[in-house]
Amino acid sequence: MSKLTTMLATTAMIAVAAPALAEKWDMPMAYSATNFHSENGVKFADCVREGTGGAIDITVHASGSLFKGADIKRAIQTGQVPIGERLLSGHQNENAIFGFDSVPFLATSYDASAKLFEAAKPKLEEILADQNLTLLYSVPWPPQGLYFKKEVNSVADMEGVKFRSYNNATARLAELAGMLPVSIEAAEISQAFATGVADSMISSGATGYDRKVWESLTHFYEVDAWLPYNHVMVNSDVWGGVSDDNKSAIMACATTAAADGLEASKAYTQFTLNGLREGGMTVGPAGDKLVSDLQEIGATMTSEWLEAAGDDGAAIVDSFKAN
Ligand code: PCA
Repeated sequence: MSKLTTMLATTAMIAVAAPALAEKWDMPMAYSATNFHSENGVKFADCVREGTGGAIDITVHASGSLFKGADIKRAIQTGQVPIGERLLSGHQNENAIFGFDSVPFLATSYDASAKLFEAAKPKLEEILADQNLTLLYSVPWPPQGLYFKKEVNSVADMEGVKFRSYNNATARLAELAGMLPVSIEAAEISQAFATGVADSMISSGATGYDRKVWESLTHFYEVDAWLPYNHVMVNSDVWGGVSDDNKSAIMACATTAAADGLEASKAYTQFTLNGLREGGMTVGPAGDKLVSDLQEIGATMTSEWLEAAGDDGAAIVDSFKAN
């Protein structure tokens, strides 16, 4: 064969072989494309494409466009999609350990929440493994504060307010504060606030900023109640079929994504609080009475969580406090 014929033959083989080799992975994510978790997910996908030489080609579907947040975990478990991102505290009904990051006032800073996550990680991975899920990386949201449509100085001021919840802990907090919880995906909150389905929520400055909540709400109180995590998980059967080299490449991208996501989360905190202010909202720390009222509710929720999470939960808290 001439050199040219060999080259053409090789090119033709590559052209035929490449599509068969590239695995397409759809990756549902629940939050807006401009949110830092979603942007980080796209960077992770780029890293995996490059690191696996194009063998694994991840497409991110943001804003709950492929699956809504609440359905993403099941979609990965059952193999409807190979990979996806989910806020695991939304599944505390399945296992209380999933709510380790939403225990009020247990870990209220980035440093504390990183320690709490490290303490919970082995158990979390064990539970996920039993559900056919492999954890790739986890990134915290900024500290959670309270949004209202009026000035609020105590829990008594919250009586009867319609409150948007995003997991079990947020719904429970609403109940204990005498509010009316309604579960609404982040992707749908602008509309929920605009139409009066809800008038308040607990969330980060990031989510309020992403959803332009100043169009409906007026006050954000920095409560720093907890920092919940989003987790990127892969179906364990799919993961088992990935070559060792590609697994290493993906894990390296996951390590980078965890670090970059954390930095973005930190940077986004002040940026988005400023954004809420620019949007016209009153942003500041909660007053003393509101803080002490919330701490009481937090104490109730902490004992409820410890009760539900049993020895495993106690072990996580002990290990967190020892570090
Ligand atoms: N934003 C997400 C979860 C926590 C947060 O800060 C939400 O509000 O749905």
